[in-house]
Amino acid sequence: MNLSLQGKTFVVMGVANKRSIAWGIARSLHAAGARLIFTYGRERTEKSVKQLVETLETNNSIILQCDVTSDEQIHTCFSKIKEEVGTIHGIAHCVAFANKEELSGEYLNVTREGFLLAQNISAYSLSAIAKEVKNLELMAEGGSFITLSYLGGERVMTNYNVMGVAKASLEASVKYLASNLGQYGIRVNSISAGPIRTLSAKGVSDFNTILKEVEEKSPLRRCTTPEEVGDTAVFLFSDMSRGITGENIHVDSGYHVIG
Ligand code: KAL
Repeated sequence: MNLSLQGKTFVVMGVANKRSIAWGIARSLHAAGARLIFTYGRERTEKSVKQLVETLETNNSIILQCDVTSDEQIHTCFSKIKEEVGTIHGIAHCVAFANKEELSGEYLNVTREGFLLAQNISAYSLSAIAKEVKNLELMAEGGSFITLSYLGGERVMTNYNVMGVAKASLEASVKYLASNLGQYGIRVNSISAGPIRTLSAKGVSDFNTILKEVEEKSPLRRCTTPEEVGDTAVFLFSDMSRGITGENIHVDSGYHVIG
């Protein structure tokens, strides 16, 4: 057993720019020798993903569109992956969205549409993808799913609001999917990352304060980096973690243990 992912293929969903946690995961996977497939949601992200992928040393990656709100796009995307590579060994699901208006102030600002949108993109999509992977028998050699969560799915964090409810749903989905897919040799886990300055965090007015609190109060007294999340992803994708499924690993400098 080792941490090399040589000869294995992984799908990384949700790279937006060089600060993306998904890009940190991609770089760690690439360093471990993995072959990568990237998916993006919105057309305007395609160019930035292409430019980033060109910076990788061995650049034989496939880039495909996959709007996770569409069953048809999920089917088309993963069918193409099946055609191109036949078998994959893991998927990093790094996709989330909620309306900006519902990510500050009172939780009661939530609307039915906004609630369902956040659930659709940020939580249901993992189950929709897992279903497609199973139907296409894409993880025929066994595999591993990873998704990204945040402490706001377990506790109330100021302004996280509708996204906190979506992450709670995502973390529960990880457990039910893990229970269902275990019999097929497929593991499902989440990484609860500490706050990182990504595109998702853009426009969060008090983000510096949030980072400062982690620096001051977390056991490791520093902020989380995309590289730390990426290296944990390599572990979760490798056979070294073969006994772990249905788990939520906090990669947050230990912040979650602080009361
Ligand atoms: C408590 C924290 C403060 C921030 C509050 C909410 C963050 C929610 C994350 C969510 C994914 C952000 C959005 O959906 C933003 C969206 O409304 C506007 N942005 C976009 O459309 C951009 C262009 C695209 C690329 O973004 C997406 N998502 O598609 C949480 C902080 C401390 C930690 C964070 C940022 C957690 C997290 O879940 O990302």
